[in-house]
Amino acid sequence: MSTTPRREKKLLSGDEAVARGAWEAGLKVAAAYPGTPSTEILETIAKYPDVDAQWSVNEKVAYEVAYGAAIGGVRSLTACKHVGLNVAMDPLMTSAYTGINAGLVVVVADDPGLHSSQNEQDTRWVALYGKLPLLEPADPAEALAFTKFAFELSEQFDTPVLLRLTTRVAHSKQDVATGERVLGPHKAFRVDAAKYVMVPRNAGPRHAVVEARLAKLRELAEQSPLNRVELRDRKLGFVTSGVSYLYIREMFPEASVLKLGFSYPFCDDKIRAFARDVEALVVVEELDPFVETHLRALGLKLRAKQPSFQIGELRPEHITAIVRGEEKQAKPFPARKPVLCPGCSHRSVFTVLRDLKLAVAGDIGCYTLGAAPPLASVHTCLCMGAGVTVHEGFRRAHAHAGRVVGVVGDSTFVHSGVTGLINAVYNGVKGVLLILDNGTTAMTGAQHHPATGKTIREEPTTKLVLEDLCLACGADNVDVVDAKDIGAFRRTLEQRLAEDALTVIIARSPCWQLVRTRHAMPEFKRKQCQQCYECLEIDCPALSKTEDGMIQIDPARCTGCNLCVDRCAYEALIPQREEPDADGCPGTCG
Ligand SMILES: Cc1ncc(C[n+]2csc(CCOP(=O)(O)OP(=O)(O)O)c2C)c(N)n1
Repeated sequence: MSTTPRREKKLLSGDEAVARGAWEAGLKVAAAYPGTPSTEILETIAKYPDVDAQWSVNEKVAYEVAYGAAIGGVRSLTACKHVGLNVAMDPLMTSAYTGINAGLVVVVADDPGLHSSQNEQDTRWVALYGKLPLLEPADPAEALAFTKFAFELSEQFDTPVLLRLTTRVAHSKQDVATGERVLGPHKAFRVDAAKYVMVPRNAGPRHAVVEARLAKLRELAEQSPLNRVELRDRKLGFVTSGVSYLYIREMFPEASVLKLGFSYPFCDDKIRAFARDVEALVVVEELDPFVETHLRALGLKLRAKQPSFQIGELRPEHITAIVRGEEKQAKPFPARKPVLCPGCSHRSVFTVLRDLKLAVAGDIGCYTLGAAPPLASVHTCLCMGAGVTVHEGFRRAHAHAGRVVGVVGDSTFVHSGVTGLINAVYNGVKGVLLILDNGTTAMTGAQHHPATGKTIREEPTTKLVLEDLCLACGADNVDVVDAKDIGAFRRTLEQRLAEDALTVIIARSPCWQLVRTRHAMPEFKRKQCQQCYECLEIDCPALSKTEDGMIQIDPARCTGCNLCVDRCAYEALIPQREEPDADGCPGTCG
């Protein structure tokens, strides 16, 4: 059911263009777990009522749901950030063997420059490793077109297709010509154990299918207009893909270019012919030497970037340096310290953990910001779910004499923390795990998850009760405390740390960005202030030191949480009574 007029131009980000392209291609089922910079793909797809869209609990689950829908007969999509694909690697690798029936597109968004990620991996290697076709759009218009083509390719070759974005492609916007939705037939699931049941006896022959398919895909890549030769001045010929192509066009408009859009398997003949046509061959690619390694294996003489360019994002000005064979000149941006929001409920928890001098196995979420000084109370951050399991490792190493806790967010606990808790119970671990339950997936822009009780479309659904889940996993105790009640939290934590038991403390308080509750700002009494600066130790962006060493509270930022009041031993910060308005309403409910 289309509500969109034909060929209308829309200003779309790369993520939105993928969503639109998938919808136009007749997408029926989409599943994902949020992750910057891919989150907006599912958020946009969820706006199309004729697509069955979901936030899944993690990327592996999302992949398998989309895969099941594809082999069940409808076009399906899953999207994730690069590290999310690591979580889905198990089903991804074997789904290359089984094939997919109806089209399955796997969108993966890499994050060169680590805008919001824990590593800078280059997912193009997954195509090589998994023997899967890889498409790389350079801008939103291509993101839409390539997504549609990805579904065709997927069905033609009976394979999942990887569509790789990077942050610049995912988040930049462009006027994109949109089309209409075209629905294909439902491709009924045919029972075929030799194809879909991957036991050794069946998987061996399917591996042969994968290799044969790859050879055919290679032939197609040679012909594909997505691998485009633009012959201009022959002195310099660039081989490139993704957003780097746009930078080359901007910096070297006269140069010849082989733009790889169907990036894997490689179009060797086209590459060799291009190399013959130009005097100097230069490979420009972001992150790893993926194309470069292959071209060297082909025996081509080429100029490539210095290894220093493998780290961080490639910017237009870097292209000139690469052509000249120069090293990267580090040009650091002025540092802006990431900090928890004023009013954030994680702040009080980390203040206590710091005060108690605990070693903290941390995890990924807004709460990772607790690692920054002066809170400095997140001491590890590896991957999602690891707060629970690294805590177990610490315990086993008797590190920090047992003065250690594991910290995980609510969304992360459901994603991959719960298996660690089951492991801890099963293997007799004692200690304290903290679930910082702010009722959302805050880090990626407040998405729902099973414990919020709402779906991607804000519809009510069965709510996962975290305390029941933890008890069912076998934790000895589960305490629920108000994360902002610093005294109660501290008492509970100290008591549980002293016990020989496995306790989960759920520190619960909604994300301030969701409730936006403001209370009266505390008053600062200059005369009382002893300049101990204890109040600054909570790292609240609303508090700062003035030139004369006093404290200043920014009224635009202060939420009136009074955590600073709690820190002041000299009554220099005084909580204010809420003034009811004319209707008697204190005006505190955001
Ligand atoms: C495998 C993987 N998937 C997704 C992400 C992106 N991501 C980082 S933390 C996070 C969840 C944060 O939610 P929560 O644990 O509830 O903590 P909050 O940010 O709300 O404090 C997500 C989706 C990631 N880093 N790794």
